[in-house]
Formats: sequence, C-alpha cells, structure tokens
Amino acid sequence: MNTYAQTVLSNLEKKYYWEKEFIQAVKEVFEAISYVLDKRPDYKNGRILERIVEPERIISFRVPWEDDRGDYQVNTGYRVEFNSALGPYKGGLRFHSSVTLSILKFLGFEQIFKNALTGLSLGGGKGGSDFSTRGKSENEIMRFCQSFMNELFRHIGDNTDVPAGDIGVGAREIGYLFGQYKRLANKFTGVLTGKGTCWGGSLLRPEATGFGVVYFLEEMLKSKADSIKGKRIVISGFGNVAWGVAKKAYELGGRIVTLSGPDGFIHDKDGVSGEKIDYMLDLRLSCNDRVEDYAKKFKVDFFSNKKPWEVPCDIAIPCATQNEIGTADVKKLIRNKCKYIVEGSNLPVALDAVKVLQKSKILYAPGKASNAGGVAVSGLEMSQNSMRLCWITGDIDKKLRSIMKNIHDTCLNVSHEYGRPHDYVFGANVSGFLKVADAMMDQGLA
Ligand code: NDP
Ligand code: 2IT
Repeated sequence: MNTYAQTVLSNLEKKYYWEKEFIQAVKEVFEAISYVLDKRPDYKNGRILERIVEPERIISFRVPWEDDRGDYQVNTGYRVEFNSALGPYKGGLRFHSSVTLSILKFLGFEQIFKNALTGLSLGGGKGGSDFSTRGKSENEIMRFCQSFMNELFRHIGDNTDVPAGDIGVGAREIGYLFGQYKRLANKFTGVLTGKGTCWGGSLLRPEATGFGVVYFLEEMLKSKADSIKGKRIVISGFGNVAWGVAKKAYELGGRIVTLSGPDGFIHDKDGVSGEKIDYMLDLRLSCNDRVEDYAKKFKVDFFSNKKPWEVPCDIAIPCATQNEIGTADVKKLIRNKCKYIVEGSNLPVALDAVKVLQKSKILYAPGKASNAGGVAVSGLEMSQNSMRLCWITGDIDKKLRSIMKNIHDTCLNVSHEYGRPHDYVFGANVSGFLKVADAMMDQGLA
C-alpha cells in the first residue's frame, strides 16, 4: 500500500478501532487506489484521504415509539452525511437489529464512490436504525417510521440529503416516512426516493438494483463473448435486490437455483420463475424472514442454517448482506467452477476472500459498480421530481441500461489502462475515487 494511504489507515485504525466494517471498506479502497496516489502527490498536500474518511456530519438521535401493548420502546437513529463533493448526500436507510454506526459508516463510504460511478450529481450518505421490522405489526412499523422522521426531517431536503430504502426499508416504510415528513415540513418535495409511483416515485425504482446487477453481468459476459442463457445462478437473500435479480435473470434465460434467508437456503433445481418470483414479495412483506416457507410452498429442498455457495453454479450473486462470503466459500465456488461473482449486496465478500478471488480466474464485480442501478434510478427519480414529470418505464429502463454499461466500460477501461485487465475492483475504486478527489480539490479546503 502507498505510504500516505498506509499512514492515514493506521491512524484511522487507532482512532476507530471498534469500527471493523468501516475500516474494512476503507482498506479495500486504499489498496486499490495506491497506484494512483503514487502518481498524485497533490492529493497528499490537499489531505484528501484524511478528509475523505471523515464524514462531513453524523447525526445520531433517540427514536421512542409505542408498541401495540402500550409499552414504550426506544431505538437509535442515525444519518451519516458523508460527502457532498458531487451533489446532495444520497443513500439508503437500513432498519435492522444489527445496525451500528460502523455499518452505516462503511455503507456511506461505499456510497460515495458508487454514486460517483453513476455519473449523476449525487453525494454519499447512509442512515438507519437498530430497529427490526421482524415480528412487528403494520401499526408498529408506521409509528416507528413517524418517530424516526420526527427528528430526521430537520436534516434532510431535496437539495441537501435525500434518503431511500435499504435492508428493512422498502416502499411501505418510505410511504410512512414521507407522510410524516410532509406533515412536519409542509412541503411535497422529492426528499425521499423509492416513493409510490402514484405519488412521485419513479417507475422501475423497485426493480432497479436487481435489474442493474443483471445488466452489469450481461456486459461482463459480453466481454468474454459469453451469454446468460442457460446459466445456473446461485443467489443469496430473498429481499428487494434478490427479487429484481431473479426477475431479470429469468427473463433473459438464466436459471436462479437458490434463495437464502437468515434461516438457511432453498435449492430449486427447476429455477425460480413465474409465481415463485411474485411469492418473494410476500415473503419480504411477511416480516418473519423464513425462506423455509418457500421450500414448503413449492416443495423444494431446504438447508437449515447453511449458505448457498456450496451449490454448483456458473454465476454467484450475493444479495443479502455484508461479509456473507468468506474464504472457505470462495474456495468452494472456485472448486465448483463458478465463473462470475457479481455483488448485489454491499461488501458481501470479506477482505481476505477478495484477495483469493482476485488471484483466481473468476470475474468479480464489486457492489459499488454492479449494484449502482438502484441509486442511479433514485437519481432519475430526483430529476423527475424536480421537473414534476413522470417518465415511462421504457425510457427509464433504457437510461438504466446505459448507466450500467457506462459503469462497466469505465471500470474495464481503467483496469486495462493501468495494466490490471478485468480487475473490476481496481477499475471501480480508481475511477470513483478520482472523480470525488478531483471535485474536492476543486472546491478547496472543505
Ligand atoms: P431487503 O430488506 O429487501 O432484503 C434483505 C433480506 O435479506 C432481509 O429480509 C434480511 O432478513 C435478509 N438477510 C439479512 N441477513 C441475511 C443473511 N445473512 N442471509 C440471508 N438473508 C439475510 O433488503 P435489500 O434487498 O434492499 O438489500 C439487500 C442488500 O443489497 C443489502 O446489502 C443492501 O445494502 C444492498 N443494496 C440495496 C439496494 C436497494 O436499492 N434496496 C441498492 C444497492 C444495494 P433479516 O432482516 O431477517 O436478517
Ligand atoms: O446501497 C444502495 O445503493 C441503496 N441502498 C440505494 C440508495 C438510494 O439512494 O437509492
């Protein structure tokens, strides 16, 4: 690693030693950009790395709410406004019991470079709470969302900070959050994305992350004169991203053979298709998070407390959560002759496993490039809201395809330019970083 990057990283490790996920994300970026830093001493003089790892602002707040029995509950809410060099802070909200500031800082940090790769005017941010929708009633979820917005509303705005969904936050939660924002601010603006399509949401936003992942995969396949037709695809998760991936991959002739949840994974040898894809939406809304229900309903095999990476496949697409693929999983995938790994979730592959992957023949796309379709269509939703227009599905799909192709080609070209052909981790981090760093240099010490 470049010595300037190493010094900044060591200081960060000392200062935030308990923020493991955040340090992991920084390390991956710093390793990839080391080569560039050797050639750009001006970044060191401008203290770009010290500034880029420090969020511009972190808001942390109490979220009190009343459950259905009349008991009071308290959760912690956060918004990490990480970097606004390229535009208003933009990134999702995650509601999950595992949420900590470290997780939101890693997600916010990743989001900066992902948003830069989209080519749209979007800064980076992330937020959420340690609240879980699991086992909660509709009314409890609504009351929680309202209380969360009671504080968040004073920090966000259509030109300041525009949150969206992530794990545990889908159209239902965005609806409750928006309703409360409107009451408090007395404004109907595009302050959130992922809204309902009849009240300002963009068509195709629910599908966008998953579709974008498959469009990126198609470009990777094309670069190897290959195609998705007939390919066995193993995916994890069953939520929004997994659903979009399943829908588009099936449409293009791929065969999705697994889904997973916190309880284990299902193996559907015939492929997840038709009504099975629609059933994923019921599962996501059921708030009990058991893919075993899919196995029972469609009479397929269920493997309790196991991950799907042991199932032979051509392509693996993690769509659940961070660090869900370790070194042992990567070795299984290599042994089973998997050829492509495309990240739907954020940081699903642990750092050691990334190194094994980079030495293997597997083509591997990091989430900040391959899952950028969601935030890209969020950016298009912001444009439509500003213009008070609604574009048709075909136009949005065309724009999404073109953004994903652009991201793919940028990563590939940069990887070739620097003598690291087909290293998408290198290409994505270097191109995202250069854009943000140059904007920060232009804007002076801020
Ligand atoms: P959803 O909440 O729709 O789905 C995620 C589901 O996966 C949850 O129900 C969760 O269940 C389950 N899950 C959590 N941990 C595991 C695990 N270890 N194994 C299997 N399943 C698990 O979230 P999304 O689909 O929106 O997000 C999935 C991933 O994609 C996240 O990493 C997110 O950051 C990323 N992403 C999302 C985008 C979006 O637009 N929504 C855009 C880009 C990336 P439980 O709650 O019970 O743990
Ligand atoms: O990780 C992500 O890119 C998201 N959760 C989507 C963010 C957004 O603002 O649409």
